Amino acid sequence: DGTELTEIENYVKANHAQPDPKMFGTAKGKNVIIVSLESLQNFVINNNMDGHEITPFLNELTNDKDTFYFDNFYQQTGLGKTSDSEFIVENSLYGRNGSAVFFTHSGNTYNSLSERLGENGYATSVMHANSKSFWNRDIMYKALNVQKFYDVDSYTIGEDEAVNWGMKDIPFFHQSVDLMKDIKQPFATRMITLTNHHPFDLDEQDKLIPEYTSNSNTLNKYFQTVRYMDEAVKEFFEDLKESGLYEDSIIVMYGDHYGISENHNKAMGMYMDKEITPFDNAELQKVPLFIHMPGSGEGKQMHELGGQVDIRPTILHLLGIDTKADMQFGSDLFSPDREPFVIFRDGRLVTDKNIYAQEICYDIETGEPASDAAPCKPYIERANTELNYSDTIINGDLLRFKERPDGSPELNESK
Ligand code: GP9
Ligand code: MN
Repeated sequence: DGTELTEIENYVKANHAQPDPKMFGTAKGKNVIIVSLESLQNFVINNNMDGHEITPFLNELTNDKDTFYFDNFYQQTGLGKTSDSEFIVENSLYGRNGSAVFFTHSGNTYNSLSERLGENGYATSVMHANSKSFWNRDIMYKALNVQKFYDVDSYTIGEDEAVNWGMKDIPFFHQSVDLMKDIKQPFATRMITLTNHHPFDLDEQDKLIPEYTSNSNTLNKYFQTVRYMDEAVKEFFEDLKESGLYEDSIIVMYGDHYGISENHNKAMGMYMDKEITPFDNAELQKVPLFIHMPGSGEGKQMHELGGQVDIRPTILHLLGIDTKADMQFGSDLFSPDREPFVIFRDGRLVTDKNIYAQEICYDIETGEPASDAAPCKPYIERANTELNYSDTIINGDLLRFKERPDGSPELNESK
């Protein structure tokens, strides 16, 4: 039955943050383009590698009058990597511990972002030039009510247009804009890039900066593939402008998860010129979030603490779609009354005062273990509660008991 749902609903309602009336609906009716930037961590933004700018285009966006750049924003994925980030963005729920929810719970009922946008007249899709069954996407997208999946079969991969895991980002973006031109507006599409993926291989002609020099081949090549992805995003913006779609769209871009794991701490420490502690490892889970709104003029750097669960409510509120009745653990990043609190899937957490990692309560200002660990305690409990609630929803397929805002039962096209 749905009794557990009531308890969780009460928790979610109590944590709902009202949208900022100045931001609510400012993107109403616009197309929504969400770009998952493969393995992009925030440490490369506005940074150099041996004197070379790593992300010149994204750096420009951090100072752009139409862009909100969030520099205190964390990835929250687990073993499901890209697919977990998709799950979190779509549902504002957490993935599962130790397995990929895209594989384990693709038959569930969800109140996804795509579903909500579909109900509001949007044509919804995902664009990703990989085979459709990777991460069980073809099945899961039905449960998420994604109307159309432009997988590898929607793309033509010419000579020299594939590297590493598949189609290169530059031709991918280019052909994706052509596909968009044929979609009925308003549309919402999620694009997933691929080139900046481990093992970070590139063709010679795509290497725009040299490799780094350290004991980690992975980190050494990472800077080059990030640089290539930055170039691809720049060309994507140019294509959007040429296509005429740009003015009628908002573009939301985020890093899906880390690219450099803790196995490369020694090399990272060399690059950052310090010894990497569990505190630093947690901070390295920051990924950039850009919300680009052509014509806004209000853009700025946002230091609001947030995570990937916050993307769904933030986007819906910008479009003027209310989320009060939705079962979501995130909150609108523009809301003045939201709580600064981020939970990692493995139980680590960040507040505005502390980071809790490896069972140590760190002071966020100094990066040293806090003299008083008490402030972490209530948050550790809250993190457990919230992760358990999310698991309970997923394991019990509880959203099938939830009514939609108009009182009708939930939809699930896969059933
Ligand atoms: C595969 C791509 C990469 O289609 O999304 O997945 P990842 O290995 O990063 O989870
Ligand atoms: Mn990924």
